[in-house]
Amino acid sequence: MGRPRLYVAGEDDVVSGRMTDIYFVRTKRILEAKGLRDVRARMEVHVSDLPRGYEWAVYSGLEEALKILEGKPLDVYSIPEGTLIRPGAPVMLIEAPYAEMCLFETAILGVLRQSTSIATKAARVKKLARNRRIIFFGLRALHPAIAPSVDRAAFIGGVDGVSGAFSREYLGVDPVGTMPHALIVVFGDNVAAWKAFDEVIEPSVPRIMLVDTFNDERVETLQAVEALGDRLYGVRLDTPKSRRGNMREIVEEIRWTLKALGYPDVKIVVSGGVSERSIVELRDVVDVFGVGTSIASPPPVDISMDVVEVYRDGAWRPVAKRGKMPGAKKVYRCGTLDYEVTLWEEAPTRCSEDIMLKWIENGVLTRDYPAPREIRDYVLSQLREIPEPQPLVSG
Ligand code: PCP
Repeated sequence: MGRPRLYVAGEDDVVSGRMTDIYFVRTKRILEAKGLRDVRARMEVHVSDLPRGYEWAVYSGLEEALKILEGKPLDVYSIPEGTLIRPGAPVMLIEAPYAEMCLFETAILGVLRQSTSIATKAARVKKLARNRRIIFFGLRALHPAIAPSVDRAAFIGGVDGVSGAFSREYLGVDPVGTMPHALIVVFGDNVAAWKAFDEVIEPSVPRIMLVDTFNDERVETLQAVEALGDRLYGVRLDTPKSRRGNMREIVEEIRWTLKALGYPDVKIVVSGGVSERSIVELRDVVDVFGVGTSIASPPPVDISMDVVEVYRDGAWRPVAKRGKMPGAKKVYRCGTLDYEVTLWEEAPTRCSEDIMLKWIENGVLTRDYPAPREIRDYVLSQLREIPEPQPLVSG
């Protein structure tokens, strides 16, 4: 009888090129067998398509891509992680003997596509929430092996907090979250569970009580106020779908009641199935949204990698498959989402800031990597300069 196993790759499996598609393994063998292992190529990575209803994406995943490429005989250029981009503009250029590089295409694209898709969705949600806070609760939607990467992408995209218990170690930020329904169900009494939380958990953690477990949200909110008094920071409504008549009216009733009782500053947190549309519907009455699946399983941003130049007979030759622009390119920025793309040696005519920066030279990192919080600040500074997206009908 077989034993259960975890289907996860280790870091060594990824950086050694083992986590690849078999056709790249065969390509490498063919190039080596035919004396072409040293043929150099320039490979461009660009956003090739956006999900319907999107007008931009947040480029993310560069740090992990650099980790995979570090130590290999290649040079890597990239625009900064967190840059808002539109389809077409190159985001990365890798110069390498193709036979050395091909095994890593699958992993690089996987990292960039997943991180960019999550960071982009997080940025949309953050922008739509205006000045309300977004907490990311989506780890339970994905494989735990990539939990730190997922929290990082959501954080970079702009969420205000993440729930991963490991986030201080990986992201340098403290995790956010108080209690699941299970704590209350195990106590068999919501007030007893809240009081136990208040006694056991350090005072620096805001007292946000879950108020939908056994009774009506308003009844439990009153109980929470009574049990914790001024220590009550907020109430969380994770009202089950089957009980949601009109969520906005439920929230308004709680808000009114808290004000009437003399607790106008108690925050209202809403979670469970929160989408772009529900954020727009509730953002003027809710203080904090807990968002999971909508960010963790977002519509995919399509990113591709293509050979755009090959070094042959002593010179770089522009060449690419049909539908792609041959030649290595630079990206110059004029402002948020305003770029000029030129051929590598061509002078820009409109924009002057060269953002196709060199990150790796012959396998060696050439600059320090920014912390997630710095990248997030960069994303937020760009989000301030663009209009709100139209909320998606679903998701
Ligand atoms: C919340 C809610 C969803 C989680 C967060 C993510 O969990 O019930 O399951 O929401 P989303 O993916 O729908 O956006 P809790 O209330 O903490 O979960 P539980 O009911 O397990 O206590």
